[in-house]
Amino acid sequence: MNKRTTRLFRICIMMLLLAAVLTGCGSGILFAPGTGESGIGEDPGAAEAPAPDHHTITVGFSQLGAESDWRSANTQSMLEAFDTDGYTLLYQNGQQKQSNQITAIRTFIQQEVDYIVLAPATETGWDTVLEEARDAGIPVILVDRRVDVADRSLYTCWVGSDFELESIKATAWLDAYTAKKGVSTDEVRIVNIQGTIGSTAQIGRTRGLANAVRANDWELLAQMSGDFTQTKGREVMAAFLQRFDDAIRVVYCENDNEAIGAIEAIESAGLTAGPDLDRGDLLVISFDGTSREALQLAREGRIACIAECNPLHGPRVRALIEMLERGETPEKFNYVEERIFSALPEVREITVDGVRYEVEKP
Ligand code: GYE
Repeated sequence: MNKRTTRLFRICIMMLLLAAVLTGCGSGILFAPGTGESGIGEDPGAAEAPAPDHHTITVGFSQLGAESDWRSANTQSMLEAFDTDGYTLLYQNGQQKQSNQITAIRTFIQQEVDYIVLAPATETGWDTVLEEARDAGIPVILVDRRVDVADRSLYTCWVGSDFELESIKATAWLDAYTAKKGVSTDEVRIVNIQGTIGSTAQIGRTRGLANAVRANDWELLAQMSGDFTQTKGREVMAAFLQRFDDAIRVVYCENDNEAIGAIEAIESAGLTAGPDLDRGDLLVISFDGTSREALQLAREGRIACIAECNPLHGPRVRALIEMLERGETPEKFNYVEERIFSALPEVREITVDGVRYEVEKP
């Protein structure tokens, strides 16, 4: 290249760069589809609000983290539901920390979003920031877990699962299964790998188990949190196996990722996760039914039973916002219907509070 062409080339590059800056390329990325992530603290500009547009509803979504397959499916469902004309979604991943979620909500308030959607990590500690949202006139919709606030008018409505009902179904299945197999109640010795302590899903699933243990005279050997992750599920199960040697019969995991981890620990200790209690198998029970791996384990009987927890809340949240936009008042608490899965032929249905649930093939 001679000097003149080099100079022309440089001018062209500069003009292209200028055009990119003027058209806003590189700024205003609201979320990165495919990665599903926009970590707080990683890219402060990542959730910049676009210029206000009367036809666009801006929704700030504070997701609690990315701890499980359920959570990834839930995030994806939200991103897809709002990836449409008329909406702008500002997504923030709280990385499992309530303080990050509080910061995200404050940022959304500054950005004057139209709605805040909050998937809270744990139940307590939300009063102040939700008062700030109310003072700013921004409706808050809760998704998945709940908040425990003195004044329920601090949020408009909630959509999610009945976690205790999920647990009542799973333990009803266990009761029916052990009865069919002729396992006496005092042999039903359970360890409980809990979810994130203080989250609605953990509270409901732990409570349901505690009630069933009492009602059926089962034995609860120990409880410890696996934080809804595979890694911690494996660690907690390895510790339980060391502590209780061969006393454990049932492993009640509060989500599928913990169950996958627990099975890894069981199998690397030379034991088997499976349905034959009389042959020394450990019966694994779990929740979600979202991950392919967990459903495959359930097909093989290595997870004996999964109480479904449905993560596809995006369209539901959008429908709630549409109701509010039309000036209607949605129900305060919106529950999702859920199923129960097991590949084992012994129990084909259970009945809870007069409602019959078919036990479906995973
Ligand atoms: O079961 C678990 C996730 O709150 C329902 O959180 C949710 C739970 C879900 O990490 O996998």
